[in-house]
Amino acid sequence: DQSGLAYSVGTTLDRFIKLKQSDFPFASGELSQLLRDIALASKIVNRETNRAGLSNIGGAFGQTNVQGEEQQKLDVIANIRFIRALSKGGEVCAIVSEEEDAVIDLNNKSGKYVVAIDPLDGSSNIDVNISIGTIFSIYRRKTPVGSPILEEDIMQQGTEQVASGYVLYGSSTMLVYTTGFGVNGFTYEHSLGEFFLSHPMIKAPESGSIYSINEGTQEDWNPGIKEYIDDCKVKKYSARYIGSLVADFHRNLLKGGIYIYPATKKNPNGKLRLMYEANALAFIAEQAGAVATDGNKRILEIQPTSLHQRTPLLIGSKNMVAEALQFSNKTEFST
Ligand code: P6P
Repeated sequence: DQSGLAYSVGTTLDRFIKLKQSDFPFASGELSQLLRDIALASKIVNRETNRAGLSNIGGAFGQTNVQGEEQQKLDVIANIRFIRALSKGGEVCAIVSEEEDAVIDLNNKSGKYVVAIDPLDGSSNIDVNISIGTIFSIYRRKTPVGSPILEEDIMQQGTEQVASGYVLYGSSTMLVYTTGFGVNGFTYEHSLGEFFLSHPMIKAPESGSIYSINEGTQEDWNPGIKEYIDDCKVKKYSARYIGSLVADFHRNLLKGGIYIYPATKKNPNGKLRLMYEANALAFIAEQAGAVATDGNKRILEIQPTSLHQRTPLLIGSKNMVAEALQFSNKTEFST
């Protein structure tokens, strides 16, 4: 079984993708190529992210772009990089991006895949050097050819994802993704420009003692959430909230924990986006033995009705989410 070789130490992402292609009996390599295109774009964004602070120093470091233009915001740059890589890669027919109001139709009639992406989430953290991330979901188009149809090809619910993942630009840069056969993490080695398998078959601890929520919005929470968080404090759990979803999610995935962004007065449907944040992380969570809900149903079973719709999100160790929902049984989580 070739795919067994995939997990040997030192496997590069390219080799892993190739070896795991056998998971897809009818694979003709398009999804593999699409994953490589995403990895390539993430290497470019990683480089831009690492030198973001320098770009304002101007000519002294040769960091201003040759046109001397105003340095664009990193999330704008990341959006351009991912769109360009996916467009050039030839496997994608449409992109839903956090940075774009409308669907981007790549006019690629033979592209089999639709990608929903948050090119750089938490970009407000960039200026203060806090970890940030890219989050992506991959769907196969439902209509056979021609321009993608919004309702059929784009607005698919999370259970239809063929792959999803995130890139965490942190103390190290990691790519973590699933194609429905488990979750694998790759760490970027800058000197070689390669991602190496570092976290094979990630399994989320079923319980944990870390909770991530913005306590500053406490007065807005549903009573059930308030009671759950109070219970976490009685149990002396640790409060860890980085303010960057990918960083909080990744830590909780590895160590056990729960991340909650509930409905609040300011964000009555929650703040996080269903199509390119919640769904992607929910697929990863479930593949790692964790869970993701809006307080009433599985995130993956929410039928999207608009591209940028928001959803309340409770995601992490299954016993912690279950505990949180027990409190909600006393009071409904509003969605
Ligand atoms: P708040 C960043 O803006 C983000 O989308 C997530 O990465 C993060 O978890 C959340 O919003 C932080 O939101 O309202 O707590 O500042």
